[in-house]
Amino acid sequence: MDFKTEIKPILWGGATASSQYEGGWNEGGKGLDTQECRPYLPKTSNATTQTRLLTRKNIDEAKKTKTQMYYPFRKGTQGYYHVEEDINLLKELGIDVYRLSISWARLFPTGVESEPNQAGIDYYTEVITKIKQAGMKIFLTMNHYAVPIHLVDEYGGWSSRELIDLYVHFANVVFINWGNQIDYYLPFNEINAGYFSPYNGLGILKEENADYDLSKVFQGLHNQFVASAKTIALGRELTKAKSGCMVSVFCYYAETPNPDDNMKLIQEENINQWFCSDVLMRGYYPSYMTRFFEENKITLNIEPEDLKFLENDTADFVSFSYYQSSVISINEREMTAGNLVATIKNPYLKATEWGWQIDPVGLRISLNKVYDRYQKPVFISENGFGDYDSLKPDGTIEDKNRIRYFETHFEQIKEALRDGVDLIGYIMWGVIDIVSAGSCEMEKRYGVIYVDADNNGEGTYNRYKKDSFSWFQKYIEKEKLIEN
Ligand code: BGP
Repeated sequence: MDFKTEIKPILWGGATASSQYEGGWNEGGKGLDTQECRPYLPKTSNATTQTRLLTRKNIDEAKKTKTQMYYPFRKGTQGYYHVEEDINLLKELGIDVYRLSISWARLFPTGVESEPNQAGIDYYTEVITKIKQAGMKIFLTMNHYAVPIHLVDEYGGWSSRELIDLYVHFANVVFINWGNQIDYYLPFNEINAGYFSPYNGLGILKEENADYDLSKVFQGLHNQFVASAKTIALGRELTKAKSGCMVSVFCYYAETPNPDDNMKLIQEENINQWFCSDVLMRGYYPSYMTRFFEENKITLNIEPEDLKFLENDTADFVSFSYYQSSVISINEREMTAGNLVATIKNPYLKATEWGWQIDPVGLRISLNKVYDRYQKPVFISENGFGDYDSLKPDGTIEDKNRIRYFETHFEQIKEALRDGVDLIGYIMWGVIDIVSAGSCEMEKRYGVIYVDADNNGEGTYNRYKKDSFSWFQKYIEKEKLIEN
């Protein structure tokens, strides 16, 4: 028997997220959400860490009509006012699939209304119709970090079980209105983020003088697991779209062959990365969590019907965000930043301006490990290169480092396909510049399309094609030629 590895064609896409992109925070009856209460803080004060420290006092400050703080997610990059122009740019770029998210508070301003806000329905109907008319598939993130702030005030966010049915009601409205136009969907973005950033992932506020209560955090994750499974059950009745789950993947390396480094790697990878996707792809709580819950004195309220939903409604595909790899050691070491969590510096890798370590081979490793674990189709739902880009007087933007990042990562995607990974597609994060979720900075840019705005929300918000726009456009064209 002869063997021939094949590189099958995949979908190429780009992504935004409502709270980082739309703006229009108080337009068309939209309610206030958690992301719009996160203030811009200078880079030195590390907004990622600060977000984990948000308390009731910060939220009350954000609700004041007159406040000294600037809240970048209220403007995003004004996608709400550039619908036609942006979708035409994506069509010109030639992507096969566009990943976008729905703002829960634009459909349900407080999250508890029985009927949706019609202006919100009209807005997303216009957006989704235009995307389909442009010939792109839709990869929908139903909820991307932004929870109506009323649900934080009233219920304490996802720590309360009430959010399950409120969320499923929201999902039902999404399926009824747009279910036949969605090709792929995720109930939640990076569902494991709730463990690292309970405010971003779960809408849970920190107590003034106490650390997060881990029982509350893992109760929040459990409630999201159930909401995800119930949403998938509903989706299977109402739409032909493929259901997915999504985690942030950290691609851990042990610092040395010391067995203790490698045992710690297994433990960190289980809790930080595999736990959530194991529940949503396999349909049950993995046994390694029993020891973690016992040792951390975590108790959960799990109803018998919950476990049935988890078992019966696992996702059709597994997706993940990948930005950098991480290093694990039992010894204290010099740290650097990363997506959601800091990591030990890796002497073999260069880093971005934000300290995220650039590792194309890590993407191939992650693809192999995720596919090997679940043997289900895989989607790269986020990958990209955050950098400072500058608009030149002639309206051009040179971003060769981003092009180099894509070249090296796309090479590794091809290797992973030859390794036998069943990959559906690749979605570039922040295809149009958006406000950074971790750092709240406008100037941490990911896009192949530049938006003229700064960290204080000043600028024309005009769009410009970066050098990477034509590079990516040609790359996709070449891929299509190979395919046909
Ligand atoms: C992920 C989020 C995205 C995006 C990405 C990049 O956690 O899903 O919303 O923001 O991180 O991170 P950042 O924007 O902090 O550079």
